[in-house]
Amino acid sequence: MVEAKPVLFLNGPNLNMLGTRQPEIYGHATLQDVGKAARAKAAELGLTIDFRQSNSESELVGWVQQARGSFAGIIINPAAFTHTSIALMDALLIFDGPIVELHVGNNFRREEFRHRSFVSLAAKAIVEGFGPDGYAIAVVGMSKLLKSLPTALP
Ligand code: DHK
Repeated sequence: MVEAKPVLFLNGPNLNMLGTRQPEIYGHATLQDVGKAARAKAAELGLTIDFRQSNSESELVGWVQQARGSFAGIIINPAAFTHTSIALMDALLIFDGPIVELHVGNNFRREEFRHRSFVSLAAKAIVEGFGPDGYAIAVVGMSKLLKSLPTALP
């Protein structure tokens, strides 16, 4: 099955610095590398993805608001906004398809303030702790969620 609508793949603040920032936690792959891996996995699975990054909460909220009706699902690594942004959570709650929350590291092995996620209240599933591989894994998870929707065409 080829999904007609694309999947929106969002990345929050400082993820443009992947490959440079704390490689012991986030690995050596750049955002371009993980975007390429996500797109390749999506193509294998008959999905297309629109891959974006912003350091701005306002821009991310705007993109999520506009996604309703135009995207089949949202994969989001909200980065630090995971732990702070009720605005992003509220926007995600408006979206009408499945949401996969993604984190490169395992937040539960890190500082306590990273243990709380507002985004999880809107997410159907979470991919966390697989390092840069999580980007392709999240696409596999999204594909499964989309196939299990009652409206999915054969
Ligand atoms: C990325 C960040 O930038 C942090 O603020 C989060 C997340 C964790 C990640 O693991 O991808 O706490």
